[in-house]
Amino acid sequence: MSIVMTTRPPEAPSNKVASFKPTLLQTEEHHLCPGCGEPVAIRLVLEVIEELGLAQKNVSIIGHGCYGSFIMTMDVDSTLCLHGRAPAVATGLKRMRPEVAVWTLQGDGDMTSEGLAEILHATARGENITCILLNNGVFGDTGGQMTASSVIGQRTKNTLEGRDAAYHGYPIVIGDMVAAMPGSAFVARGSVHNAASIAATRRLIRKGFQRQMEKKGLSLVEILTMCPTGWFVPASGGADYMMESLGKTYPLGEIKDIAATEQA
Ligand SMILES: Cc1ncc(C[n+]2csc(CCOP(=O)(O)OP(=O)(O)O)c2C)c(N)n1
Ligand code: SF4
Ligand SMILES: [Mg+2]
Repeated sequence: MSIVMTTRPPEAPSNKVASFKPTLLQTEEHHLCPGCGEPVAIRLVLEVIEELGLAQKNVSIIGHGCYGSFIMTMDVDSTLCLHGRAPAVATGLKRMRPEVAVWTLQGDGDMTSEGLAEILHATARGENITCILLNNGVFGDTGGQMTASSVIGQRTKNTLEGRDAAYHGYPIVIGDMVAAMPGSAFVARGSVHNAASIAATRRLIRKGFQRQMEKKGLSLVEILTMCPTGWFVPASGGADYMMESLGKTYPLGEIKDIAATEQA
């Protein structure tokens, strides 16, 4: 870690964000919307993979959502799969190549709306994979429709007056469900709404991959990500909006760590 001296003026200009780019990202550019949280979350995953020495032995299984475009720019062996099916595809790969770190990348629509059975069955089987969930509470890629994880009161393209429990049902809190199952090793929820949360989320992702390498079972790291376009808020207002809406239903932090249980 570099120390920034604050007792005298800087001798050189500070580095631009792009100069910190993980080597597993082939370009500092992306094609997602201004203010989108997904590029930050994906970058964190790639940084952790490099840090753990897994750059040459990891494979990502990617669902369908805005994050899917990163398959073009990540220097990682990857495959796209049918909407919601990433944990099932990852299961096959991990069973054939147990030495490889296998991770899935899914949105909340992909995981909790279209693929709920896949994540639950993979957890029930205790598959030794790391699942990354980018939760923005909407189907961002198709224009901001309600998903199973949209929160009560949330305005989406098809809940213009806000999600109403009596009419639309309650959100599915997938992290709590997965944590309650014996096949999960590590479950946590992070966020990318400010610098401190980004740093904390990085640590959660690291633990998620470590438990896989220790062969402890399925890890789920959920990351709250801004989607100003799908929420119909200005790009600059996404972070505050997220913590006032999703942040109340989805508290941040570790939900389960089998390593802590084993030590006790
Ligand atoms: C079986 C199937 N149903 C619907 C779609 C259309 N579709 C593509 S991306 C997407 C939204 C994905 O939402 P989410 O997983 O939350 O990711 P986000 O775009 O919000 O990051 C949908 C509904 C599809 N590709 N396949
Ligand atoms: S629609 Fe939302 S999730 Fe998709 S790129 Fe734009 S801000 Fe990101
Ligand atoms: Mg989404």
